[in-house]
Amino acid sequence: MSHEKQTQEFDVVIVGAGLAGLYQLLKLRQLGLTAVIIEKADQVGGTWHWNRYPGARCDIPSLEYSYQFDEDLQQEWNWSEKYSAQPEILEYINHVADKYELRDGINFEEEVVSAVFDESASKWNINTSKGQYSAKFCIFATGCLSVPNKPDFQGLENFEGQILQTSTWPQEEQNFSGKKVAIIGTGSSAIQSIPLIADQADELYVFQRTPNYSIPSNNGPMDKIVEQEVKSRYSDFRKENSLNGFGIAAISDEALVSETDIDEVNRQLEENWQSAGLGFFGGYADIAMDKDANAVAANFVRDKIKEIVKDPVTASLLTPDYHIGGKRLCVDTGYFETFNKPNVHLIDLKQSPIKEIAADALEADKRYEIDTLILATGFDAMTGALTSIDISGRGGVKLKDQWQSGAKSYLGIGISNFPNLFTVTGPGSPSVLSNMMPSIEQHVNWITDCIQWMVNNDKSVIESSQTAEDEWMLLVNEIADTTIFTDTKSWYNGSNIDNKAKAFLPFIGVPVYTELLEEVVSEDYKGFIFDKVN
Ligand code: NA7
Repeated sequence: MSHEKQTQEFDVVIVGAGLAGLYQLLKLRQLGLTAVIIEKADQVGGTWHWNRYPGARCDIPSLEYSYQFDEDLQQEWNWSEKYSAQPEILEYINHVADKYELRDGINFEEEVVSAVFDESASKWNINTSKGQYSAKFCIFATGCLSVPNKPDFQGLENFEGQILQTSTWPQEEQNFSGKKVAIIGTGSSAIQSIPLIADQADELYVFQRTPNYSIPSNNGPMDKIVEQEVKSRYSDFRKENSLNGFGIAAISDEALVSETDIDEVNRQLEENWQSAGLGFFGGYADIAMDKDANAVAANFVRDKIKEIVKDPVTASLLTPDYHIGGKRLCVDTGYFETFNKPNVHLIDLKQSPIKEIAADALEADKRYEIDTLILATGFDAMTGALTSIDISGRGGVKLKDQWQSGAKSYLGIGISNFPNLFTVTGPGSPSVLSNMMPSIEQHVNWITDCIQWMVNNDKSVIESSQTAEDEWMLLVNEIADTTIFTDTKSWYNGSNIDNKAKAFLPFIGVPVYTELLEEVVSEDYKGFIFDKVN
């Protein structure tokens, strides 16, 4: 008797049951196609399932960080805060899974190990931890920040206390009362969690390699008047936001710092500091483009840090010296203020890197005895989820090898040599430099329309041409070179991961991107090759 598991056949296999995968499943079902989601976790939610650390919340207002495909859904759901916390976002995602009856299309606790394109059958063979699938199309809805970066600290395996990582936080609530806690990293995850951990822990040691700019969220309960106003014209609100460079609601950026009186600039920045969060650049078009304008905004925040943090040495260590926005801007609730607490200690890893982790201590400039070690060390961003799966395309070419010297994709959706494979918010699309929700919906709609077009036009295989892909990545970089984003070490350009190709990956500018995406469709998917004959 054979023990071989049967191959399950679908029109489409989707990888990941986060916000992208769920909507993709719904859209494909509406097209009448058979589709399944394969999901590693035991539940839906993607990033909002994994990142359960204290203080985890979205830094885009919830009225914007939500689906817009169904007016009924956007009217019926009520957010309790301006920026909702992780549990509420997860609840929303669960509501969506229930409302559209998506759960029976998801195979949980199953991990995709490999995906191999069979050229003779024009099908993807997908191997998972539990079985095999065959599908005409394979859609990776694997997220931009889903593969944790776990640096190889010497002696980490010898640590006998509790080790936590922000990006794979346990489902049970953690209590740090009576504990000495160390946290490594000062990115967004650390900046959100540090104030809450500091409230509980006896001692909190913050190990910082690079300081970050952070803007107060001014979060609070949802303003019912604002909510009502937005809900009364939701589709117009979404349209307006889509015209912003980052796809968010912000003061229109028509003025230039370079042409505005400095007192007026500082007044506007103060207003933004008080209310705009991630939209802190709002009002000025040149902060993200021009070094001098950027310096004005950077100095504004540097002065704020000096003002808030009482100890001048700590304040100076917390002050970034690079372009504001070069690393993703953070949004916080009481982050800098936390360093005024007597139980919070900042350790500068630039001066004294981590030497070793012992059974009960972390050694850097000196020995810190600790009970809990928290890694807030980020992600293998934008490409990690794709390169960690063994994906083989035409001629057996491996995606990991093809991207060895830098990821290349056409529109952030298609990859040459990988036919009938789509990525949602892949490298080369606005993705992490935009509000992810509309960007996800834009891609899912585009991919679904493309598949529908193929059915209507009797096409079975789509693949982006290498030329289109090369030209696209050139454009991504040409645009980025006109901004301040490229000369700072960040996960936008792979600098946070050892041995990763240093290439800037997000497309900057939502409205231009949208125009180009529509142009491709109106010209019968130019740049893609259909039914390629070898
Ligand atoms: P980030 O923003 O990548 O932050 C990771 C932090 O960890 C950052 O401060 C890093 O310092 C630090 N890090 C990484 N590796 C090391 C080593 N080896 N030693 C010391 N410190 C290290 O990730 P987050 O999870 O905070 O946020 C990611 C995004 O999620 C966020 O922007 C939102 O979009 C949501 P570095 O700056 O590299 O010197």
